[in-house]
Amino acid sequence: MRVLIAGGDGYLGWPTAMYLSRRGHEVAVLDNFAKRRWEMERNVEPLIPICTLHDRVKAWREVSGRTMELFVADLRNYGVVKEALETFRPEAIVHYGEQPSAPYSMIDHNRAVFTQVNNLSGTLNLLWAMRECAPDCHLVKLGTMGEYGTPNIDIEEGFIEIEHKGRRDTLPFPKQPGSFYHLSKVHDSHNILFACRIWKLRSTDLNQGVVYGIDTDETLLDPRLATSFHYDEVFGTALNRFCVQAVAGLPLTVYGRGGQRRGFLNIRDTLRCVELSIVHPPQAGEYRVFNQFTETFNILELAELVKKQAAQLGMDVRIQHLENPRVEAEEHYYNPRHQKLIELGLVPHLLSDVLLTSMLERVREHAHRIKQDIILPHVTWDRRRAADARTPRART
Ligand code: USQ
Repeated sequence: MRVLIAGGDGYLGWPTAMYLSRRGHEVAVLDNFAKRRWEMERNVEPLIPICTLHDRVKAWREVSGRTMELFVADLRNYGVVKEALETFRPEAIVHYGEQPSAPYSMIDHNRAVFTQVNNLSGTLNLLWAMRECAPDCHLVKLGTMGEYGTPNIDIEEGFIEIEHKGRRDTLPFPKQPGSFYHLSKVHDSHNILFACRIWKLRSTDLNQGVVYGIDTDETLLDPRLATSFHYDEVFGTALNRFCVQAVAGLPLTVYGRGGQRRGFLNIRDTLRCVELSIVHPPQAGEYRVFNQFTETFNILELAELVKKQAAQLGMDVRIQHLENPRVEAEEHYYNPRHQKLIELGLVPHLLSDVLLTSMLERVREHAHRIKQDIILPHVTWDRRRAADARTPRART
């Protein structure tokens, strides 16, 4: 199948491109290198050095013998999006090409507006370009479990059957996102659902949980194929950050009480979920939602797992409860369904001692590159605390 990966230079986009290419799909990557600019803006960098996308594509050809077309293009520019679709004629588009960080979207007015304009206009341009030049193409869109928030009822996969005043209907599941970033994904979902309903496009919205992991089978083939692994307060996610903190000898930064429960998945499962979605496309006009995670943990449980495993490797790790920089429930009910990808054949890589050990060991190989001053959180959701947010305070 001909698959275009938007955001093909990113943490998930690049490994997805290689994974699909290796399985015989004809893959093109599209990126505007925005993430690399945001890294410069924040003065952060991935733990493991990465090559330019041009060099990655070249290295992939040398290692695998397979070519990948490369589009340097900004999704906000409708002309170049259309041109990419006309030239490559994708049968599926995997859309990772968005600003992916909740803290980034909460830094200030500019970043909040940027996140929503960037994410919404990119997705809208893709939808319009599909309508114009590739109406049969399948849009596989990376959404987030954070669209639902943490309601006090079970979370369904996209839709809920409800009875109201004696009548029944199946409607989009209520959304209660926790940041302007998560909100951008909600707005995207509404736009995609609309485009499927009105124009008979087809799409799978992958409401993904928090991804962890450094390596995939393909990144391990050659150091030039590594993916960008972040651990800073803005682009790093919980478990990835905890592994780096453990290796650096810093306390694990649990925000607040740590009872925040989330869905997690290994980076290898992200790739498999995308593949399963592509090879089992929806009907024309169908908009479907898969909840893409494999297990749930609360943040304190995760920190304790990392602490225990790090101790096996001789690291003395402490857990520190920081005053929560976010506004979120720290104890709550959380029971989201995640059956649809399992039904399609997903066999999860669950978090295990072996897996955690291999992550810690891999981080340790690059310990000399850890920048300690980019780890503590400074971005805060609460405007009353924003003024003195430069100094994070310990809570206990
Ligand atoms: N957290 C800590 N300590 C840390 C970092 C995070 O306690 O050092 C807590 C946060 O307060 C939050 C939870 O861990 O309760 C998850 O935070 P995160 O930074 O790991 O993930 P999040 O901001 O939710 O966003 C990430 C990705 C995003 C994706 C989302 C899926 O950056 O692109 O959409 O995970 S989900 O969380 O299911 O919405």
